[in-house]
Amino acid sequence: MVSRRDFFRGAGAVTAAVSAASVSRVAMAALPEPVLQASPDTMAPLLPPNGRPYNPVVTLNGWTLPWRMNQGVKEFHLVAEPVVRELAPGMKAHLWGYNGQSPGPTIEVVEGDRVRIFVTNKLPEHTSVHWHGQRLPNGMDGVSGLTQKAIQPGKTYVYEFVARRPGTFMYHPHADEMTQMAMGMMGFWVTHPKTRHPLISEVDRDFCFLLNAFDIEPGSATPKIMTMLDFNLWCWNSRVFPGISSFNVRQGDRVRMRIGNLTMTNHPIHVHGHEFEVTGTDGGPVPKGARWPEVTTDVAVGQMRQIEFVADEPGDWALHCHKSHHTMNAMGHNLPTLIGADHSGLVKKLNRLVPDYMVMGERGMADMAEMDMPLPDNTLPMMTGQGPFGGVEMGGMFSVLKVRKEQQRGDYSDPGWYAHPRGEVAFEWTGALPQPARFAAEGGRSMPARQTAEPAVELKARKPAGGHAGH
Ligand SMILES: [Cu+2]
Repeated sequence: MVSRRDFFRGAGAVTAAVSAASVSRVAMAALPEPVLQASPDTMAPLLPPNGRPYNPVVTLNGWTLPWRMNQGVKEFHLVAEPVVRELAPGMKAHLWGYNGQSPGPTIEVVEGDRVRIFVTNKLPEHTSVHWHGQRLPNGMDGVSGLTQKAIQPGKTYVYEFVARRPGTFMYHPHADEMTQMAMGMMGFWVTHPKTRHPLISEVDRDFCFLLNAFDIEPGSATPKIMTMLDFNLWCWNSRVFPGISSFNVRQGDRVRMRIGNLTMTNHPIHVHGHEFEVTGTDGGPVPKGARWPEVTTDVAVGQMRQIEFVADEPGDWALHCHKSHHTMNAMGHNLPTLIGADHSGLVKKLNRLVPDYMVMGERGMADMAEMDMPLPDNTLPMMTGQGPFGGVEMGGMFSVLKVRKEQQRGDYSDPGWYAHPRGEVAFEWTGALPQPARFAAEGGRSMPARQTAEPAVELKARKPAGGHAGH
């Protein structure tokens, strides 16, 4: 084993020999060991073991990549590779990602840090990494063909720059992008401010996640990479409800959520029970005078939004994309609307030909959530999830913000379902119902009708004479 002293002596010697190189050859000679992660659970925040201190983020169903300090440089090692990701219990997808997961691990640094990232390509095709939103030398921007050669399979490239701007960023390939993003290659990046920042508040909980989407046919595991818009699995960090962790916070906490959109459509992200402000984007913090209260904010393609609020209302609050087809899992959706259609008699006829045939949708689609239909292997129900009061009938981009008085500072564990105070849950009315009263102006006109004394005329249809009047 090489001792720490030997390592530094050796490193010093080589550094002296190649000090003219812009990227230190020392680093290349001694790569940091790549750290892998297999679990899709939300990992505890990574408290910085060295370097400048900061309040770490929590990556939803993800983790933060450990680093090593090498002569004042923060060194990370990303490995681009095929991964198996559980989207929710019952379904695993064959994706591409980094260090065992899709999305890759979150990279957290401090403003002013010199950062060196080794990227090893274990994919069957070339790749590159673009550091979305960063101020950096042009040649470190990661656009294959334009600012660098693509990283061929089996090769390792080095990116090195100073994290100049504090804020919310992401990384993704800029090589065969449509394939590589459709396969799940992406990750989060947070640069913490080095001192108190007038526009970046200190928060008690700091969550981050990426919006991503896949098109995986029920019963299969590999995304269809040629899909441009019609994706069928709407994910937060490559997870769908009920596989997405809840956001567990203490009542009164100041909460920040950082959200980046790497899908091909916009997502209006909606929080129940609280108002928030957008305090920053991938372009930087929003000036205080330009913030306004919202309960939904749209995150467009390629955008990032930081929202902040004080979680002062206890309960289990839904938090979801407001596009209703994004809170569903995969299904065939070329179906006619059947609400109100009368199927009586039809099923009996069809059952003579197809014994298992069921009619769905004549009372709405909620029946689907209750039905124990046999699903193809490796497929999730379209609408699912059990809450304390029954089926939640959701999928996709849906989670729960759990605000609890008893939650301890720094405790991110799931507190279970909310215990509602007496009399604070919507309940069934069991008394008598009054007859509906017609609104006085119903059928009224804006212009006074001319009064006529004639009685209402009743029209009578008469059949043409000479027909076969059989009755
Ligand atoms: Cu959406």
